Amino acid sequence: MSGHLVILTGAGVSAESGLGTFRDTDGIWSKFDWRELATPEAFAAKPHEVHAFYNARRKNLVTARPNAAHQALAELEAAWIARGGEFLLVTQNVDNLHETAGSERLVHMHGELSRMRCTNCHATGEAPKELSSLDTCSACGSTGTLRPHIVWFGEMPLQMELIYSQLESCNLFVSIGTSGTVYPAAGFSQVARDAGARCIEINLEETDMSPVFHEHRLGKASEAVPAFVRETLAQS
Ligand code: BJW
Repeated sequence: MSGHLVILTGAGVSAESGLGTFRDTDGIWSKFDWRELATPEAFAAKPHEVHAFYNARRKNLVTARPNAAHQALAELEAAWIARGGEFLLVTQNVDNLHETAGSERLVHMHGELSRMRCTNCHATGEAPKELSSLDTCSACGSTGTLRPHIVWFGEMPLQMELIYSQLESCNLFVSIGTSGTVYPAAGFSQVARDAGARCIEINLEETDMSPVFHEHRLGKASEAVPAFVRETLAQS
């Protein structure tokens, strides 16, 4: 086994760790309106509501633990690199369960709940349990400029140059637990396929993006991902 592997994960990989997905029947966007909470316009109009939403989400992280899917992906990374392969895990998730499980070559393209950013000086740092519009930035001294380090709708996701360069040179692309509805992540499978990569989708069900993939594995991430990792490592 060797080669260049890029993995994309979404909320489905953390669902069995007790963190809600977004678009499933009981998902986050079935209870909250994203227009009111996950846009820069919402934050400008109602910073207290947006902070309260993300403070509650950050609190949920305290008790969440990685599941077998996170652990299997960390094991795959270590084995793949030990055998001379190139590896990148791109997650849309804002939780920290991949790194808690041991993943290292990891990009949080939609940001991280545990971090904050100053809109004045752009400094980033670890977020306190409760972030508020009364807080002062320790880097520039401005008050009311700290926001969650999260990519909202209409904002550019992080590290796109690195991600596209990896997609354009990978030979295996695996998408796990994402509905494939939010761009640009929803377009990654096509970019990888156009670059000649074998594309595998792991999800509870088929998605809008399923036709782009060569192979589909239907099942819970906690079962389907360890099975995929076992098979991949056995092929070496
Ligand atoms: C399991 C499972 C189990 C469950 N095991 N599987 C029209 C066309 C194209 C694009 C656009 C458009 N109009 C607007 C846009 C752009 C927009 C977009 O894509 N909108 C679409 C909704 C149409 N995108 C953006 O704005 C992005 N930025 C951008 O495009 O920049 C360029 C630009 C900049 C400036 C101007 C113009 C362009 C930014 C997107 C930011 C997304 N942010 C969020 C919120 C993050 C903060 C937070 O957490 O609150 O990110 S939205 C939310 O969706 C979150 C997720 O990362 C993201 C993806 O969701 P995900 O992970 O796929 O979750 P679900 O719930 O959708 O799916 C879960 C899946 O798991 C399901 O398939 C289940 O079956 C499965 N599953 N249990 C295995 N146990």
